[in-house]
Amino acid sequence: MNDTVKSIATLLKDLDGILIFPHINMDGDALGSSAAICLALRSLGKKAYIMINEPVPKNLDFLECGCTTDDDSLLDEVQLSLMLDCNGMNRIIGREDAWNRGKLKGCIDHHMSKSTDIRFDFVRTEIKAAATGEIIYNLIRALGVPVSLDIANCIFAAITTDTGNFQHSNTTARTHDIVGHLHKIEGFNSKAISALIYDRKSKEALHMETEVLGNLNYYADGKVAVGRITQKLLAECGCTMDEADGIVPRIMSIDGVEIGCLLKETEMNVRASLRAKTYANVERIAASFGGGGHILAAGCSFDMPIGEVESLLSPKLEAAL
Ligand SMILES: [Mn+2]
Repeated sequence: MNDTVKSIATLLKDLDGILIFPHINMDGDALGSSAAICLALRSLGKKAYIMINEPVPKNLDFLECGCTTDDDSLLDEVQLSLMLDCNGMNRIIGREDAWNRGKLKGCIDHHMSKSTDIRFDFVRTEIKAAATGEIIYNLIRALGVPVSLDIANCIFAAITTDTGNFQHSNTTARTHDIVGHLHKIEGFNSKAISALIYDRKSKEALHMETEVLGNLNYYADGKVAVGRITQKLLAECGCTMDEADGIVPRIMSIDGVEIGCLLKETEMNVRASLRAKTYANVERIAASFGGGGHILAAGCSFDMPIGEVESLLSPKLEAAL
């Protein structure tokens, strides 16, 4: 089942009381897409909120747009719970009660991996969309809502972050067409948005990045590189995990590296971010550990010490070459 953008727009026009759910560890696409559709729905006079239960990452604070809340009682009636940029309950952990309030359940996503733990009333999955923000842009157009400057900023943030600033292979003609439309909106300034996202790193975060990059473990003659962020390193550098953004692209920028991996030791588990440069399939590896994502960018998590994760994962990464 894959519903059309048009049919979803038609449905949304008749609904009010909408809770939007971006995935945990929200990124520019999850939050940007959520805020864009939230603003569009509000401009149609509807009550809509983005449900979150974690702080908005500092470099994405401008995407918040007065839309986020951790209080699901703001709405008397929730006609729709809408999941964005993900498709399973394990991606909205801690927000299950709010999710269950929605009479209808919808999903708009561009990930290959599918969860089967939710019976959605509608689903739009576009695996070829570079970002969920692309689908949301088309949905907003289908709703007939004028794209405001705030919406344009959110869509641009969603697209630039999920395409690695237009460097990833998911970038298509449509990606540039949409951004071309954004450039026609009065006041739109892609440089300013890029600076907000990419150029507000703290000295502490830069220090942490240097530590991670200086201590990479290489496998398979340098074709695989694995970095680690431990709780100890975070404490030493005075950083939080959301400041680790940007380290994975640096690992991937190393000549000869085909597969990059960043292991993040959180208080609960160890999360692995996996990337492939050109040909390896890291989605398959992530899926074998219960995670998912895209062929060239995926993730999974582990309930074991970070050293054991590296021992378990590194042979699989080598085997994927
Ligand atoms: Mn995305």
